[in-house]
Amino acid sequence: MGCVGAQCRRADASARWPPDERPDRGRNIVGVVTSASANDGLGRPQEAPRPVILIPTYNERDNLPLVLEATFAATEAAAANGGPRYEVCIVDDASPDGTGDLADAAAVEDDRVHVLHRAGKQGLGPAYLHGFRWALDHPRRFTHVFEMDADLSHDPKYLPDLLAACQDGADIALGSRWVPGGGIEGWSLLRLAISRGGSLYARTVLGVGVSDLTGGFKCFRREVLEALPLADVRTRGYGFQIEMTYRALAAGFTVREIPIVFPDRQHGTSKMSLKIFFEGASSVWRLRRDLPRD
Ligand SMILES: Nc1nc2c(ncn2[C@@H]2O[C@H](COP(=O)(O)OP(=O)(O)OP(=O)(O)O)[C@@H](O)[C@H]2O)c(=O)[nH]1
Ligand SMILES: [Mg+2]
Repeated sequence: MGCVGAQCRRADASARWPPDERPDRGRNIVGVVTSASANDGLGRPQEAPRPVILIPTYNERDNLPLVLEATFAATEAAAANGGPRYEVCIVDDASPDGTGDLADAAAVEDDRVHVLHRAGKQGLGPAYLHGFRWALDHPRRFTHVFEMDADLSHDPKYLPDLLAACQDGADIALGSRWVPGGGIEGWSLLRLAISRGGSLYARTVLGVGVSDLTGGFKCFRREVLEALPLADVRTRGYGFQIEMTYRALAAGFTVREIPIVFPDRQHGTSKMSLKIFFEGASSVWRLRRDLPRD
């Protein structure tokens, strides 16, 4: 576990919020949690958590029921120990295999499940950006927004650990394969080399201390998403994960890595492509040029 980001200096989120982007967002609406039940160890008042988990899907028909079941099993177990009520939002890009219909059926059955339908496959990044805007606009005023893959490579059992890190002073908690206690299962040596090499490359070019920059199992404090210029985020594939983490670090937010074990998917196929690979590789140079850090 490590703390990264300008020696954990805090960004002034409200000062960064552009005036035309609804600084009153969330006030005077049903469901706002106003009581400061605790503080987060840094003296900041802490709201009772209301997390939402964004799950982007493209052709994940066989995985979706499993990931929903595992998610609610994990979060119900946490709730039994005083944990919060998690909600889920599936962001589907008109999956030809009918994943969107399955998601709709799950939402009818369970009011913790929400679905966003998009017109066609546009990549992971745009799907998450859509989900972020939805989460920030939602009247429940979610305190934390998670990113989680649908293919069970991100085991929902880690959700409470990621939330706990954000309640304990981190602005972003990142499920990490490359810190002690983390790892992968069922990967070829080639895939391991590409993934580790990619993280090392991005980390070196950008000059940051995060071990798993390409990881996509994350918990953001809402204030981070409110402060970042989401409209400027351009990457579509896994480079999106590098871009979000780097932008947060450049804005002075803190990232803590939580070890996770990442098994290969059992069902469905990867959406990784050479195009996504090269987009990720080139995006780090653009980020370094556009957002130099001191
Ligand atoms: N909505 C949406 N979801 C996507 C898109 N591309 C990928 N996803 C989802 O994003 C998550 C990660 O995609 P994966 O194909 O597992 O990619 P990956 O995890 O980087 O690669 P693997 O480890 O090889 O599986 C999965 O839940 C996908 O269904 C897309 O264009 N739109
Ligand atoms: Mg995957």
